[in-house]
Amino acid sequence: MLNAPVLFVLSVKVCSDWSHHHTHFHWLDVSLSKRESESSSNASTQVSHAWVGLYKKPEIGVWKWTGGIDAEHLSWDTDMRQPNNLTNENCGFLYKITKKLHDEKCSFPLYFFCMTNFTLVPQMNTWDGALEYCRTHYKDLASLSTMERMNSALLEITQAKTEYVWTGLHFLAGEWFWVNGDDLNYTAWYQNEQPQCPARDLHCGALDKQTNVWTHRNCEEKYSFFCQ
Ligand SMILES: *[C@@H]1O[C@H](CO)[C@@H](O)[C@H](O)[C@H]1NC(C)=O
Ligand SMILES: *[C@@H]1O[C@H](CO)[C@@H](O)[C@H](O)[C@H]1NC(C)=O
Ligand SMILES: *[C@@H]1O[C@H](CO)[C@@H](O)[C@H](O)[C@H]1NC(C)=O
Ligand SMILES: CC(=O)N[C@H]1CO[C@H](CO)[C@@H](O)[C@@H]1O
Repeated sequence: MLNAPVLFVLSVKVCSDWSHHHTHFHWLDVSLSKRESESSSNASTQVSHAWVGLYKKPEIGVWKWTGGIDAEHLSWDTDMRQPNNLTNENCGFLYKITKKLHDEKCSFPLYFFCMTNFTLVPQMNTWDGALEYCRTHYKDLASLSTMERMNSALLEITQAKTEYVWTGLHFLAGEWFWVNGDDLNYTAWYQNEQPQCPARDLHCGALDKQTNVWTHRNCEEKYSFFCQ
């Protein structure tokens, strides 16, 4: 679980409001971990400089990740004399060429990495196989149990190579539920209709890449999946 990639966020607000912004930025297919050693491992596709969720509280001069944890072992671009500590350069971005961090004014317009709480696992698996994989390597199959979590998944599904992506939604004993126990009071079924008596083989929930809504599929079909 410690190796699970953490995606950085510039601003949860901007990122969760992505539908209004997505035409203005490239979604960057990058997984970054907060550990320096891994911090640029998947930045190879980075197309431009991009904010990461790093900011400094000028009063105390400590760098933090959004969410509030202290940022340690940062990979600053020391060859380019970064951070240069100029006044008001209180945000950090990943410099495209060197893949190292620079400080900059937070108002500077840049692309950015968004945070997501899910990992899209590109390998294809049955629903059961996906569940087992997620429980082994992460915590669980993903629960898209709030609109924020759903939006987060929609950000990522654009990267999926399969038409559907498994989620932790399952039908058993007459009911749909999230395998991790989350409440099923937020739903995003096609036309808002929760399948009441799904056919025997359609007991597993997936996100449909085309329509961006939930759908129920045959559990034996093999798709990519979201772990959390
Ligand atoms: C900026 O501050 C950091 C931490 O105090 C320091 O390591 C770094 O050398 C400073 N950068 C410059 C260009 O002075
Ligand atoms: C991701 O998880 C964190 C911690 O559980 C939570 O505060 C945040 O709102 C979540 N973000 C999304 C987009 O679901
Ligand atoms: C869903 O249920 C949880 C826990 O019972 C509650 O905190 C949350 O406000 C509910 N959300 C909606 C959209 O009703
Ligand atoms: C940490 C992480 O997500 N690493 C991935 C980076 O990209 C390569 C190639 O796509 C994957 O194999 C790694 O798992």
